[in-house]
Amino acid sequence: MIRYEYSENGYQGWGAARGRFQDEFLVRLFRDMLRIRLIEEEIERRYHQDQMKTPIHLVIGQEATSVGCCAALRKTDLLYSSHRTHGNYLAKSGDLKAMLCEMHCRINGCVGSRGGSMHLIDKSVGMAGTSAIVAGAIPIAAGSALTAQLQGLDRVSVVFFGDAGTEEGVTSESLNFAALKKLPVIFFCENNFYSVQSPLATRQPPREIYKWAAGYGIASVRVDGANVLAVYEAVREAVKRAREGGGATFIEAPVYRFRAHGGAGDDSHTGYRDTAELKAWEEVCPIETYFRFLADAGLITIAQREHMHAEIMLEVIEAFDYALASPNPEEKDLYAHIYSD
Ligand SMILES: Cc1ncc(C[n+]2csc(CCOP(=O)(O)OP(=O)(O)O)c2C)c(N)n1
Repeated sequence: MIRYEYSENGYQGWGAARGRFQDEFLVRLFRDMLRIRLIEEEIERRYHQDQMKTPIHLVIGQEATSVGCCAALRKTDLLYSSHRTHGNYLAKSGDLKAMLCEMHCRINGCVGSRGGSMHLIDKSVGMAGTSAIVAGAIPIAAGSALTAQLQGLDRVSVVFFGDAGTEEGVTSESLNFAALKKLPVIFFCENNFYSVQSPLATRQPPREIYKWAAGYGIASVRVDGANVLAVYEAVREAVKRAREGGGATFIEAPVYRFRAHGGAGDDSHTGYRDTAELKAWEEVCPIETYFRFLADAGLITIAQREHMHAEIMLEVIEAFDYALASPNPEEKDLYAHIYSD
């Protein structure tokens, strides 16, 4: 059974968070995670209606990484992502309506109906680019950090990828280059232990990913990816390092996806992972454990949570209605954004 708990500042350590953070901030993190969960569940509920014209890779179970990370970033910092984009886009304040339009292949989608779920971009908030090619965004993020360095911009680049991303050659090249140039970049590895249905142990020798990354000569840490505050603090430190010229950081955050690699629903019954393993991780759901901490600390009540839930669902239903009422692309739109010399 794979489990990882961030012991120093784990769930037990949350009590101390009261003194370190403002109450509104602590509640905001909860709302942001709940909002992503509810949006994902609604996408999943409607997926088989076949109105969304896109593959999907849900982040249910992995909300704390996106929310904790983006809470430590400025709007002007750039975020890059992989095929599992929804949490990153929403946590970076990407526009929900434009996201759902994109997923319904409508012309007013965030990338004009060209990209679908795997290419959610909103440059107005620093959601800078994604790649469905495993590790494809990693060198792009390193390149954007080099730009910031050369142009003297006070800007940090962050790139999210999964554990399989560490197996691509370009990741090694990017870590090496980032170390050499002391680039203001954060490599954020969400280690959910599977690449589609292949467990980590069938793909990599026994090792700890963050220690492997440290071998490139950059700061490297592991944090509990189900603990939004641990993620926030790790990214805050990495951002500080990057802004002060201290160079790159690699963050490994063990997480678990509660759903199939792609599409709606869970696929554990196909036998590649143990349902008991899934259940063990569901027990440390990032949203429920955090809610218990907030409730015990007197920062939220069940009634307030229900109110928040209702408020978010109003927003979500309105955004779906908007997407479904939005225009489809037309034949003439095929020729937009095409360049030739
Ligand atoms: C270079 C490349 N190889 C294979 C694929 C097919 N593929 C798509 S997603 C995926 C699994 C990626 O796993 P990971 O990077 O750990 O992210 P996760 O899906 O677990 O979030 C694979 C192999 C691809 N898109 N690109």
